[in-house]
Amino acid sequence: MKYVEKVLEDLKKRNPNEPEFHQAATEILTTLSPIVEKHPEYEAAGLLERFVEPERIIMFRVPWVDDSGKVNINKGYRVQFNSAIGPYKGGLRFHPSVNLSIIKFLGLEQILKNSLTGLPIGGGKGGSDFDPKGKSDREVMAFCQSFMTELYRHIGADTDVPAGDIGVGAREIGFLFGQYKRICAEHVGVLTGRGLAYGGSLVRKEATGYGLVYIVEEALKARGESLNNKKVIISGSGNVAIYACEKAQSLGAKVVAMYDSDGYVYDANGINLAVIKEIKEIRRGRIKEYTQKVKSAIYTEGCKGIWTIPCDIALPCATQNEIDADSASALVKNGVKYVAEGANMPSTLEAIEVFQNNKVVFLPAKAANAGGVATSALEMAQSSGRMFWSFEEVDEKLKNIMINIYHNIDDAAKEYGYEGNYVMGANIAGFLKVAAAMMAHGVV
Ligand code: NDP
Ligand code: 2IT
Repeated sequence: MKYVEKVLEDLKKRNPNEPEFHQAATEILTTLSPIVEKHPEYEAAGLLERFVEPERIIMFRVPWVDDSGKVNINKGYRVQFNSAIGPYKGGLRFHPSVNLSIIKFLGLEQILKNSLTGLPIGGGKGGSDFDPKGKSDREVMAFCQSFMTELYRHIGADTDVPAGDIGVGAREIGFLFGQYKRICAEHVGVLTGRGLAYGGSLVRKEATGYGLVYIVEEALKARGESLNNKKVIISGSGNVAIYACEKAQSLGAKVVAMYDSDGYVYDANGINLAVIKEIKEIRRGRIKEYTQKVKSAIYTEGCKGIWTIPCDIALPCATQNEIDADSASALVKNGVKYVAEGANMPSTLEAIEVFQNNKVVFLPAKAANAGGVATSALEMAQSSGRMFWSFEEVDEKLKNIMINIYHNIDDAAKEYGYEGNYVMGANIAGFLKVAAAMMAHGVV
């Protein structure tokens, strides 16, 4: 049996009941054959076995008291996956679906994503099955303080630097940071996505969505096209979706649909983003309220139908496995030309196959949504240098990082004989740097 197959089979046996982790590992390992064939020393050093095993997993109890006085218990996680090229770096997700399998898939992806940014950051991820939706600010604060009361001992500005993900935005980062500072008595860059008043970076809020559109723009440019007048569908209506929409619109694209976990809105005239921001960022409301403000828009209950709307470009920006083979086929049938993943692993393995078989330009998450974590690394640099860069400076750096990622994955795909296959390109380019660092460190 081939080395990569052996490692994958072993991983499934040793980590049963972790379907999302198996899926991410399958996507990555099956593309690494050309590299391990070229480097037999990797097998001798047990490199892949070490790569897929987290350096450390921390799981803890998070007790907190709700507004009715009831004691609630949630599960807390931090997976410190790989620190070969820098301190562990990656977001925290608060969502009722969170479990170890999901945090491990996100952590594994994060290692290669962070490598692709070209910046010195290792891979980690964490979170909780806590659901911030419908909770009061005081309840969210109580939860965040309890979560940090355990997490603080495992993280640090040069050790492990968490940030946001689903359900963790500016409010949660503020509460988490406040508790860290109180316990440790240090004001350092231990979290990114901080508010501008206490050490955050300009553009971090916009970075994932903007970065996603910058890489799409570069892919279009390489084919003699632009975003102007392109019809775009964006799933989700959270942080990534909103700023992907903002940048796409500013470059002349027409975004016609967005969703939340209840259903989607279709607006043939183009989404009015100010209305979405007011509902989602200010009131934490539901997307169906959009039709109260924009009478011509249509709301449909359920998410899946969004992928049946004809478009040139699809930007899934909500959650894992939101596009299955059926949805991918519907997109292809309706003429989609580009799919770029703002969310992590939004396309199933079967959906990716549909896109690739139909010559859709498919930009996988670890390349396409790397702008968020890259700007987090820029926030870390500003924190440790006690500097503050302007919006234009950070935006320019972000744009260059995304352009570089596009060309690195394009070159890697070509070099290994898989031109246009950006899943191969991203995994290979991301892995090579991590592998070089791990080999240099010996068996650790
Ligand atoms: P938010 O919490 O701000 O928004 C998440 C959005 O996705 C909401 O509209 C939410 O709807 C929807 N959503 C979440 N879960 C589901 C579900 N199970 N089914 C349908 N819709 C769902 O998160 P972000 O925008 O920060 O994150 C979105 C995606 O982008 C995630 O996959 C995340 O891992 C990824 N990502 C985020 C980065 C960042 O910087 N924030 C960086 C790189 C990737 P509802 O409100 O109804 O729950
Ligand atoms: O998936 C991701 O890259 C993030 N949620 C952002 C991580 C970060 O550390 O900024």
